[in-house]
Amino acid sequence: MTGVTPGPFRVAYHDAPVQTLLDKPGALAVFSFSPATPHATDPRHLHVLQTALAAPATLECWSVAGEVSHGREDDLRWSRGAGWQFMAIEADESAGGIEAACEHVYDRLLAHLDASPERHLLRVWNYLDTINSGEGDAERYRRFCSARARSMAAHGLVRFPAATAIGHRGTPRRLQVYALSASADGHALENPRQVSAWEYPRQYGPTAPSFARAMLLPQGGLAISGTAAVIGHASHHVEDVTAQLDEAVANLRALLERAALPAFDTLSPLKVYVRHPEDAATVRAALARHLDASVPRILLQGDICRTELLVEIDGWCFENAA
Ligand code: 3EB
Repeated sequence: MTGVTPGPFRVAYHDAPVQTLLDKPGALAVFSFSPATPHATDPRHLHVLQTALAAPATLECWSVAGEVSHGREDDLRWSRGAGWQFMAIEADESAGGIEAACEHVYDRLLAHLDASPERHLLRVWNYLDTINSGEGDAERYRRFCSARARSMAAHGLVRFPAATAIGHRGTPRRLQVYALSASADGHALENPRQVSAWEYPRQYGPTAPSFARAMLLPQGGLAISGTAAVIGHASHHVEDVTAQLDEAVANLRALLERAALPAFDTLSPLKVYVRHPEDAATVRAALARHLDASVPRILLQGDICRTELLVEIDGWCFENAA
């Protein structure tokens, strides 16, 4: 299937009721990061399994320039408009464990994509609980990586999307995956300071993680994967959250340079995952040293996929319309 050429796509944070944001023209998806947010029945509203570290409960909004339609197919929900598609799916692990849940979720997602006009997978978020439980290769994140790679290989997906994989402390044994796709392909970017994740050496697990460091979107803009204090393939600044934050920002800047984007600004919403809630003030202060006050940011409690990592950042960088 072919679709319309993607038009403009934007991501922004808003403080407004969910329904108000869903009612805006071109609203593709609305994300809340607070269990207290009232549930909407609209499939475009997703309760992300991550909790914001501060009030107010800001919402993330994806918007496109055009009509949006939406629906549900069993456990998968989608919305599409103007060449873009949002998809979300959750699975309970109690039946077959993390690997079966992960393969189910990815099989559903990739099968849906194959049948969609917006068939190019650009960006994926993966949230699983107790991500660091299990010793060595039995660690849940490592098993997740193996299952994700099996499903992608089975579907012939060889060019990886940008991604985030973070632990949540919400509903136990619930795996949540949501994604962005488009009717035209993006352009994956790697970070010159980092080994590509899919080339990580054996010490990090039997299956290297399947993601690109960033994705240049069709029609412009950069979707940035979860970025931490990893240089080469090694974690740096163990037990020093400020130094890790500084290093993560240096990695982000290297990606921006690769993408020929000038700097983060009002059109660059970032999500900052902090392992220990008591580090939030330290992280906020460090961010203030690096980023203009106008750069939108949300701090979330999140467990990073290597136990020694304390902070990770993902986000977007859109250029001002000339
Ligand atoms: C890293 O650089 C940190 O498995 O999808 C970042 C982004 C990380 C995505 C994933 C993992 C993933 O390796 C971890």
